[in-house]
Amino acid sequence: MRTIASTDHALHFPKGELSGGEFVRPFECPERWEYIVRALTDSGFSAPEAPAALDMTSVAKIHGDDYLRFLAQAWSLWEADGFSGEAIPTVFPARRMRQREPDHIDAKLGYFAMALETAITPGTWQAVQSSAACAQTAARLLGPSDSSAFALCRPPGHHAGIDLYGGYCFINNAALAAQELLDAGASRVAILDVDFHHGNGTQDIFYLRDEVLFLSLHGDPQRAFPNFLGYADETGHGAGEGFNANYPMPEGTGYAVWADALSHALRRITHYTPDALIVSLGVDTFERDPISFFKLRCDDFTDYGRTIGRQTASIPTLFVMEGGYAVEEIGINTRNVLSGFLGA
Ligand code: SP5
Ligand code: ZN
Repeated sequence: MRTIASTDHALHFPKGELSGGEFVRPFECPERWEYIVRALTDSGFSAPEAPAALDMTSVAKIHGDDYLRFLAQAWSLWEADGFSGEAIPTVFPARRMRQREPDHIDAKLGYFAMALETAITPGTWQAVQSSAACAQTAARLLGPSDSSAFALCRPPGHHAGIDLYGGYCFINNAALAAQELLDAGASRVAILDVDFHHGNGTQDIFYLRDEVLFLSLHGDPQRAFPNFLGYADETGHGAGEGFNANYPMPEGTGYAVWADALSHALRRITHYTPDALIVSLGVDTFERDPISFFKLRCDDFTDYGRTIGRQTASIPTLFVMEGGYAVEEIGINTRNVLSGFLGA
């Protein structure tokens, strides 16, 4: 299995994240990438390869033009206004207010944000484009010679909606990979999101479409981020009705319950007979993750990687990195999923 990764990830390293009323060092940090690369190379995976330059055509099919323009300009507008800190919104278009993009950058941030733990810095846009390029290049690898691939994306992507950033995400890397595969001739793509958090952005992007089946296993939104999407009654709309499946689970969920949800999701996937599968791979389901509440152990990651490999044996599969904040174990847990999958 080839890994596509970009050293440009290191250009995005915000100093602060608002958490529990304090500014803390962001949980989503550059060391995450380093630990994953080390664990993979130590276990005999091939060295990560750099992506090709990002082709914006498929990006423009999943995100709004206004949103992409905002992301490209956000830092320079913020800097031009003379702010000294990192770009973080303070005002939002809440209920009954106008949903209209304002001129001022302070307000643009709130217009496009779905959460404010995610700061924008001078290197953010470059890192975001290179992260998306990893997903795009890896999606283009899938074919006769590569039945699977790993896009080591950082920053992650699954919280990024059509025109929303937040939850550490800006461009939705997994959705981009799905769009690439559709553009290359696939007629059905399944996205299985195993990150601890609901993949609200991916759901948003494909909610009205039947050529992408989206399934997400995650912490109950009553208690877990992103809190405002991810309930089981969200099943898709219009042509997309029946092509969205959410599996919210309570605090303390361990592997037995989680694995039952996975089996159910995998049965839905095989019934759909997709031309390709994308796994939004977050390892924040780990028992010692600092911001999450599931209880998976290191060996459980190997086991579910194997389960995915067995159930989807003939389907080309792309893993796209999402979350995971127990930095010391993020490499091992990620490696375990991939080696379980390959050994299936
Ligand atoms: C890609 C991804 O995993 N994004 C997650 C973003 C979560 N951001 C806010 C989480 C708030 C969690 N609050 C719990 C704090 C416990 N100390
Ligand atoms: Zn997550």
